[in-house]
Amino acid sequence: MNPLMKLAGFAVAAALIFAGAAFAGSRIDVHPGKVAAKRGMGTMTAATMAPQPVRGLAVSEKGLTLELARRSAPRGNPFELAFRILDRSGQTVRDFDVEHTKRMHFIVVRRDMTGFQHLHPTENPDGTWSVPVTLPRAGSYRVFADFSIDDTPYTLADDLTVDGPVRSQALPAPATSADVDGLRVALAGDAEKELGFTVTRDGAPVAIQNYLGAKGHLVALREGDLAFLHVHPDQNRLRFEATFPTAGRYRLFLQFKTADGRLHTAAFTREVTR
Ligand SMILES: [Cu+2]
Repeated sequence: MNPLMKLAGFAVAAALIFAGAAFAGSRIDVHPGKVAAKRGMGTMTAATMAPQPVRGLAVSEKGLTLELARRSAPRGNPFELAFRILDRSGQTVRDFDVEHTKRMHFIVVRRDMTGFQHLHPTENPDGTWSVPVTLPRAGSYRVFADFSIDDTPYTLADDLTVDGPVRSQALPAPATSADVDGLRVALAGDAEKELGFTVTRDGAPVAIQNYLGAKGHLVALREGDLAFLHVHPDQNRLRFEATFPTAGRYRLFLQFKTADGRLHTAAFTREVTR
């Protein structure tokens, strides 16, 4: 074999090995949370409890970019917020997985973690998403586009500014219960990774119905950088697996639906120590 052919042969072999590794990687890279969610919390193994990197710190990650059509918004008046998800070549991404019954979840919260909104944008034929938003108060807001593609979860985030005088609120002290809409929501148990909640009205248990394919939806944000945590719902109970990446304070936004069809949002501050 002449040296050139030998080199070419080596290149082909290397390419095959690389392709094999990539293929094996894609096979092995099952999103642990999905497995955990499908199995239910009771049967989680050490493997599925592996620490997850935080998300929601960047506008661009793993080759995808969140492009907001606007980064400032009027105060108090409804406006349409449009955005796209772009791939490495700047093309609009359209192939989203259905996750928690929706292809796109959109979270808006002010930087002081007040004014939380969980929205479900509409997908337009050109691949842009749009959602009506009203922001009653001035300030800097964090917006998160939370979605999944080929079983890989993404949370991309950007800032949206509402001009005007701002009165920031301090993060409320850690608490194990919150009152919302006449309901008392209590954080049950003290296991760090498992967050269970009970809902009562005047001391009596309240029936809840499914919301987004589970008993509830939980968003957890870290104080300071508003890192967005992986949280996986239990299908049968108002209980979640949350992997807190560091010590610190986190704000939990629990959403659930009562039998009357009303959606409620209870917020808790949770202190995580190491
Ligand atoms: Cu959602």
